[in-house]
Amino acid sequence: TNSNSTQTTPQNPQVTIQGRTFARDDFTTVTPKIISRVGTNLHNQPNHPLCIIKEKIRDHFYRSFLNRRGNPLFSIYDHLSPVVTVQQNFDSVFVPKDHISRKKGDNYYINEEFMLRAHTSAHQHELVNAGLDAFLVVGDVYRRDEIDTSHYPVFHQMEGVKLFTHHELFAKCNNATNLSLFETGSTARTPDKQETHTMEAAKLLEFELKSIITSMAELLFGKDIQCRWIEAEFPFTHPSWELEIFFQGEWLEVLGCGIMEQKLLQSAGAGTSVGYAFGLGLERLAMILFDIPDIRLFWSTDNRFLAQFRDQDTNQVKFKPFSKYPPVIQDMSFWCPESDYESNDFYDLVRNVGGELVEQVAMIDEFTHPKTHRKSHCYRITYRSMERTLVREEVIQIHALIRETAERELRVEAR
Ligand code: FA5
Ligand code: MG
Repeated sequence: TNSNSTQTTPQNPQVTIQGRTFARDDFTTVTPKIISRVGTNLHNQPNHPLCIIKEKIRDHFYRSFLNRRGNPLFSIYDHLSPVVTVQQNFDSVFVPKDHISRKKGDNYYINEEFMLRAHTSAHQHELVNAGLDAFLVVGDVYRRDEIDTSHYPVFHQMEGVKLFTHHELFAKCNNATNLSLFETGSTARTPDKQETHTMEAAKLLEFELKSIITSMAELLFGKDIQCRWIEAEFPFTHPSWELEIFFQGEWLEVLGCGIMEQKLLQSAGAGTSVGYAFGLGLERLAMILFDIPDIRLFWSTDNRFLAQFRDQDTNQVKFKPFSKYPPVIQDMSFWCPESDYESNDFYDLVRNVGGELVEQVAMIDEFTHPKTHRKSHCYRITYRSMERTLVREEVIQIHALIRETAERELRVEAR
């Protein structure tokens, strides 16, 4: 099954994604394996758990915001291509040029100009600019990230944006004419609000945002769910928060959100409104809802997985694990090359060669040789199949193939 997955070395000066051809350059980090996921659109496959959770959340927003004729205010965009410009993904949401999130090691760049989106926030600016004031965007997003049961290089996000005019935000206040969205002079930015916003606008937006998110969590998981808000930072919102939910003994981060930066709305032609935005991880929410223990299962084509979600009352479905096969654990140590090495390069390679058999990669040791100053890394790789018991010899072969490929492609030196 891994016969064509070791081709991480560029052989072709061009990259083709969904019929579009791009010139490779120094930025290119997409791999054939990652490109093969583009267009799968798990979130649009009926009865897939990601599609089920998308529809539940969408319906919550449809029902919660109706216009005077009783029609939903929100519209949903779940077919936007994940191929975006670097400008859309970063510049349009004010990610500074030197921000760590732009690192080659963290993203799937197609070339200097294009990339696979790293978040659905890449579409905020264009949709606000198109005149929308209440929308959801659902799609696959791509990140070179760590490997464990809740992180996967391709996952799905839902973005939500809601704008308010003065009239809309203060509709429920009886002294609305004494309230304003904007300060007349510019005040200082504080932890509570942006410089141009009034305190009443900022606090009311925060209340609206947290209310709709909390009601969503209660709808999905019931009133007894344990949630907490953590202060966060994003370049495109202030103030910002993350929501965590208690799941399997740990706090799991499920979404980021905040009050939209006013300069974003201004640059997109909506400067007279204010708004909030959020971006949630669909896998994380589906894992909680259906008790799915490992994020790799979303890509399973095994009928024992998919059939569980078919034609059922989804309020009843709890995933019945069809396997908890034993893991096989193997360590790998090597000297890193002098330059141009990042752990994410290795994680990517492990996924390419080891495929879905890799459950987790953890760096367990790192040291610098006192004389030669060379750096050594040691990684512990947990292999486990969702579908069968792995044979030790099989794992040893894959492990050796990972080592050989890393020596060849990353110029590491096995110890
Ligand atoms: C963002 O991506 C922001 N764009 C969210 C946002 C939108 C903030 C709008 C403010 C306004 P973050 O990197 O934290 O933030 O990712 C958001 C969510 O995606 C996380 O909370 C998590 O649920 C999910 N997520 C992140 N990385 C992974 C991964 N590797 N695998 C699965 N889910 C992930
Ligand atoms: Mg986060």
